[in-house]
Amino acid sequence: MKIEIRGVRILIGALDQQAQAALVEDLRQVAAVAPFFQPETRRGGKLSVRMTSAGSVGWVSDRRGYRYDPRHPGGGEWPAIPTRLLDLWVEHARSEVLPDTCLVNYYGEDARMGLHQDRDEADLTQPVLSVSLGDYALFRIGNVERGGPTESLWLRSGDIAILEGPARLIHHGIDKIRFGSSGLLSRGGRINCTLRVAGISP
Ligand code: MD3
Ligand code: FE
Repeated sequence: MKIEIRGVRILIGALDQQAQAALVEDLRQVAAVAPFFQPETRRGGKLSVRMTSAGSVGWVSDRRGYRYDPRHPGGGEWPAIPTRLLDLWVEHARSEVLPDTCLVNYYGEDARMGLHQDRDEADLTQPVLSVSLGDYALFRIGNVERGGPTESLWLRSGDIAILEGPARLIHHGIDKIRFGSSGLLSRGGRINCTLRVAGISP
């Protein structure tokens, strides 16, 4: 089923159990090369979400600020974006180019992500494609401008969201997950991966 909220296209139940399990295995292999880390903020705090990336660049945050970087904080290059994810981009994102980065977020029991915009990419007319795996997450969608009313919906395992057009610059966040609501990840929690065109040369 397809719904649209404030220009965000959400394909509910786009991936069956088998497709979800295959992606989890792909992302396990990504994390074996580029382990999840808990990004630090410029102010010295830590995000509650653990992150890693695949692609020619990956998103990192430390005391120097946040940016797309050709290297994992541990010093190595990022692994390639799994083919199965690129296939989803070709199928659902209305773009002529392929993504050059895939940000993988892991939400444990108490992780959340405050309202923010994604604007570190060079070309903000390129879409972002998000895949949700594991526990349910309460997703909040706001406005392009700061403030104003927001709408919330639960994203479930196998849902795909496409952020495109004017919706690409909408404020959004994850208020909470319902820990243990899905059996997909053996240790519980939620993985979200977002395919993006960072457009930043490594
Ligand atoms: C709406 N991740 O990594 S994905 C992020 O579930 C991020 O982990 C959330 O926000 C997560 O930056 C939400 C859905 C998403 C991603 C990018 C967007 C929604 C978006 C960009 C613009 C508008
Ligand atoms: Fe975001």
